[in-house]
Order: sequence, then structure tokens, then C-alpha cells
Amino acid sequence: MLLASLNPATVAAGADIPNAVSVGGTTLSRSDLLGAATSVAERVGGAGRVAVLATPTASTVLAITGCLIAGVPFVPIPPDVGVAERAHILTDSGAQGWLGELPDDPAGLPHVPVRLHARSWHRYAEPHPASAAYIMYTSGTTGAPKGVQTSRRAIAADIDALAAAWQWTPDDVLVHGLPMFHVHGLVLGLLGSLRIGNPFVHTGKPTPQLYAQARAEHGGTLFFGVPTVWSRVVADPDSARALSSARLLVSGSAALPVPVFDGLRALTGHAPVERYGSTESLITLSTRVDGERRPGWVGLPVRDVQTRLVDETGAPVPHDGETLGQLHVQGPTLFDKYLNRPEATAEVLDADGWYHTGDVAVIDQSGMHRIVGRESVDLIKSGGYRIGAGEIETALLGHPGVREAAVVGVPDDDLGQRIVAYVVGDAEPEELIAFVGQQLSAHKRPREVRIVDSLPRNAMGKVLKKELMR
Ligand code: MLC
Ligand code: AMP
Repeated sequence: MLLASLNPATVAAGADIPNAVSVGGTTLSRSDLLGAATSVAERVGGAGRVAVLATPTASTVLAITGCLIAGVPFVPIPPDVGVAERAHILTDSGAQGWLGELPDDPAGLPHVPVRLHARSWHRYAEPHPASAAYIMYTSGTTGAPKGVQTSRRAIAADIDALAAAWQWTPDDVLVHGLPMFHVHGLVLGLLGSLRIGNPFVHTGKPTPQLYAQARAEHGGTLFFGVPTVWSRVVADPDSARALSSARLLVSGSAALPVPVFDGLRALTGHAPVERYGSTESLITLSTRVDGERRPGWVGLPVRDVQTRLVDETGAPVPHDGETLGQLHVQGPTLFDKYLNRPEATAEVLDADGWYHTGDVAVIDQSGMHRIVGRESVDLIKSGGYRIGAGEIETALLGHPGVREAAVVGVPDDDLGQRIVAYVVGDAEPEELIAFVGQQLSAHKRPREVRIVDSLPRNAMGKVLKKELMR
């Protein structure tokens, strides 16, 4: 069963804990969570797909858990989503209504509220492992975000593999403050905890002070963060030292800079575990609790995952720790498909079941992987968010003051990359930043808009983005 700790038979037999989930000022015991989520399941059972505004609240946790009990795929929506992105996600996913929190503009869809105090003890049959758990939208290099359909089986396989790598058990108390509409916060953080059976604490925001507080007040043992979070922890030595007594600090979603790794080790005494993955593949590589944790390297394939490194012709490249290759992964954790996009699916998921990650990596003789970068400059990682340059350029071109636009990710000490837009036109930068936020999500806003007379182009007219990234 996917959410193994919520098995009605064992909960009824007394396998309860008072603090299964703490989020947004509410703490739910395991039996409260099961009873309220089963009541949600009764209300959504039979729906094709529902949208869940993924705020970090008890209502969202119950909505998602209820969908998983009923076998109704959910579509997590960023709470700050803009109008164009929301319209796309709702239309493309075919969501039939909103479950839980309601956005300011529900776009004409019906609403099913979640009642925190409702209880049902109906016992549902476990949905088929091959059935879809969710559709999660993620950016590509061009165009609107694609809906990644992931099976229950893939999620279960990934959590179990990570539990083995991290010695993650019901005795852990997992803490993070990451968004609930991406793999890191939702699949690993929430669903991982409900499968393993450990208490889960969401801090609202992933600040160093709130992490330190969660260590003291909730006895957090296992802390998740994107590199930006860990870099901010290192910049706050008191909070960092408060994490010394935790069991494990885990970093992922973007490259952890070596100075941040070293800073964490110096201040907390912990060498962080780094792991690598994607919305499409879930987490496929990780260093292990009982293995080497090497700064700048993301470890070994997790259980049942295979990797290969190939050149442009598809030929294998040597595992010598130096030769760059395109990273492909295969295993039980991969997604099913991009919803409604068979060609896009076929571009990245080949006939033999290998997912072409779009990342460039090296592998050494011991099988350790290092992620060197992305094949395309048009996929930006900022604060651990994956952002497509093309999507932002399209949004900018929808503004009457913009004639041409090129968006790049420039290196940034805090965010890894920061979004910068070069625009030919006569609009005000501040106005364009706000316009993108209104159309897309807050985290897709450029940090900076530079108005220029022209964009550098090659003889074919293609924008030379590398020149803009300097
Ligand atoms: C941000 N701000 C802006 C702005 N961008 N203001 C003007 N223009 C812009 N372009 C504002 C914010 O709204 C905020 O305001 C303030 O500036 C600080 O912003 P910030 O520096 O971005 O900090 P913050 O908002 O705290 O965001 C940092 C972060 C966030 C690390 C908390 O980026 C984050 O949650 N990242 C996690 C992403 C994630 O989970 N990815 C996983 C993908 S799954 P105010 O007023 O609000 O303070 C995956 C698979 C895997 O990758 O391997 O895990
Ligand atoms: P997303 O779909 O948001 O999960 O983004 C997936 C991408 O994040 C991967 O293809 C990588 O480019 C990047 N990524 C995730 N984890 C790491 C890591 N530990 N090191 C470097 N890049 C990472």
C-alpha cells in the first residue's frame, strides 16, 4: 500500500501517533489524518482528476491524502500561479474541480472544500500500483509546462530506495519548508513520511531560523533543503549549530556548491547527503548514510536504478571521472508520460525505457556521479525551481511594450542561477517583472530586466544566449 502508515487495519489496531503531520499551525494525529482524508476520499471518489492549490496547510495535506486513498489523480497547483499558467494547467489536465483551498479566481470550476473535523472509517481497496498518483506540471526549454504523470508504483519504489540509502525509519522526524507542488516537498517530504510512518513537520518557509526551531520544538532529525536553503543556513551560524544534533541533512534539486557543503560540515558537524533527480525520474542518485559523501558529487544510483553516460552519437563514454556525457537513467521510479504530449514523451523516454535527463555528467570508476550542467541553456534552475526560458519569453512577448526577448540564467551565489531578461522594447523593467508574475508564477519573475537596443544573434538569426550569460 502506497501510504503504508495509513493502513486502516493497523491504525484501528492502535498504530497511532499524535503528530503524523504538523503544518500551518495544525497538528494531525495519524488517526485524525486517516479519518479526515478518508472523508475527503468519499467526496472525490469517482472524479477523473482534481486540482489542489498546493498551499502548505492541513487542508492541502488532507486533499492530497484523500485523493491517494480514493485513487483520484490530483494536479498540484502553485499557490501563486498566474492567469496564463493556471489556465494552461487546468485546460491541459482536464481537472474537474478544486479540492481544498480555493484560489481567488476559480476559473469557473466547482469547489469541494476539505473539512478538517469530518471523519470516515470506510475502507477503500488499494488502487492499482500502475495507476496515476498525480499530474505535476514542469517546465521544458520551450512552450508551456508539461504535465508529468507518475504512477503510485514509481513513488513507492523511490521512497523505499531512499529509505535504504538514508536509513530513514519511523523514528525520524522529517522537517522541511519547501513548496508542496514539486517532487522534493511533496513526494519525498509528505508522501515519504506517510509511507515510512515518521512524523512530518512543514515549517511554512524554509528559513534557517524555522529549521532550528523545528529541531528544538519537534525534535526534527531529517532535514531537507535545496542548496539555496543550505547556503542561507551556513550564513546563519547559530541556526546551523542548532542542527548539529539532527541525524541527517539532505540537499537536492540543484547542485550544492562545495563551499556550502564545507560550511555545513564545519558548523553542524554533518557532511550533507546530496541526491539528484527530476520530476520525470524522481530521485535516482544519492550518496548514502553508510557511504562516501563527497563534496560536488551526487552519489550512486539508488536501488533498482541504472544509469548510462553517452556521447552525441549514443556511444558509451568511459567512467573515468573526467569524460563528460549525457546522463540517461532507467528504473522503476520513472514517470509514465507527459499528459497529452506523446511526441514530447518520446523525445525523452526512449523505446528501451531510458529517460534522457538533459543533464551532462561524469561517472568515476567507483560509480560516483557528478552533475556538470544542463545540455540546454534554456532550462534554468533558480532556488531549486526549474524554469523554462521559452515560457518566460512567450509571456514577455505578450506585453505590448516588448518587441524581442531573451531570457537567461546567470550565476548567482544565493539562487544558483538568477533569471535575467534582455528585452528590446520600450516597457519599464518593473512593469515587465510584475507582468510575468501575473501571467506565470512568482518564482518565474525575472530578477532583472535589461532593456537593450538589440539582441546578439548569429548568421541564422538565433540569439547567442551564452554571450548574455556572462
Ligand atoms: C523573488 N522576489 C522578487 C523576485 N523574486 N521580487 C521581485 N522580483 C523578483 N523577480 C521576492 C520574493 O517574493 C520574496 O518576497 C523576496 O523577494 C525573497 O525572495 P527569494 O530570495 O526568492 O527568497 P524566497 O522567496 O524565500 O525563495 C527562496 C527559496 C525558494 C529557496 C525559499 O526558491 C524555494 O522554495 N525553492 C524550492 C524549489 C523546489 O522545491 N524545487 C524542487 C523541484 S523538484 P517576500 O515578500 O515574499 O519575502 C526537483 C527534483 C529534485 O528538483 O531533485 O528535488
Ligand atoms: P525538476 O524537474 O524541477 O525536478 O528539475 C530536475 C533537474 O534539477 C535535473 O534534471 C537537474 O538538472 C537538476 N538537479 C536536481 N538535483 C540536482 C543535484 N543534486 N545536482 C545538480 N542538479 C540537480
